[in-house]
Amino acid sequence: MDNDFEKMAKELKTFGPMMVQNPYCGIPTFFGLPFSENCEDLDIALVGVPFDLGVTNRSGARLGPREIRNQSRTVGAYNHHAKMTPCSSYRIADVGDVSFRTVYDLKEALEDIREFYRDLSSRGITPITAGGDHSITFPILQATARSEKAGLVHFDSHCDTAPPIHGSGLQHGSPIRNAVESGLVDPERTVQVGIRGSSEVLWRFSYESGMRVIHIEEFYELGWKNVVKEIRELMGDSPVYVSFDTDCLDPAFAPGTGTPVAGGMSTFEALQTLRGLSGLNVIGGDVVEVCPPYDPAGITALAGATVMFEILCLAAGSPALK
Ligand SMILES: [Mn+2]
Repeated sequence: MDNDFEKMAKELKTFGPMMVQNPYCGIPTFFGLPFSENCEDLDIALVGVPFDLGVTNRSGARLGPREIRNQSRTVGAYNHHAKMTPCSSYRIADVGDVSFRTVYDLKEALEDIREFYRDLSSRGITPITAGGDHSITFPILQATARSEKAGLVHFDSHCDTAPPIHGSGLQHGSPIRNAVESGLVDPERTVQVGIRGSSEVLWRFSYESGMRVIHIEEFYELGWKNVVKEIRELMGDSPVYVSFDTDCLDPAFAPGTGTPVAGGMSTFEALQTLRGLSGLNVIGGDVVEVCPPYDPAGITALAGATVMFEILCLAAGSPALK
């Protein structure tokens, strides 16, 4: 390794040898960042939640965190758009995966997720997550939302505000409704972006509670710059959580997901929208629903890893950490 490069790398608050290894070498942590088992002295934790008991259609998102780790080795740690690296100012680590007492009981498993994030929250650590299906966002919010209700920037093709389906209100079609009904998220500071498809009848709650729903057609009519402007105005300086369901992307860009819906945005448009949120008071975020069995070329996991890195950069630029 070049001496200057090595010196520069060691001036970072977060540095590990794998960050300068070839991407196919070593243990695939998120972005090659150090692994930390005990979460000590961290500002930001990168967490895997290998779980998909909440799906209503194709399973396999439990394999998401591992493939996102694999693909993430060519993503980060420098953000060319923001001209920064989150490693310069903060201590960040891959803290591994949530472990489960059981993966055969949805309610109990979600409790395990909540407890894992409560531990992070009690230490003031900002969590950035790779899922897993979207049911995991509710227990993460239970642990992460503070005394003030969080705003929510929610990328998805579905609103995920359904009433209980097939006997469960905890499956991946309802986490946003659950978060609002539990008083964790302010529906009037919630923006749902990329919405489309045949399940509109299930999402009355979004409209009745006052969420801003931006269907994909309106996203294209407005353009991502205007969407960013509107999100920023709505979020203001208050806490914001970012939840990114990979199925907001068109299946051409993200075929490996549990409930794909044709006619979505491109990966670039999603990245530009995320980048536009820099400086918001981001308290955490997740990328969910990467489903490797339907992702033969790793396209979706690469998109997921890239989105996860952008959310990490949002957290690193957030006043929540200063
Ligand atoms: Mn979703």
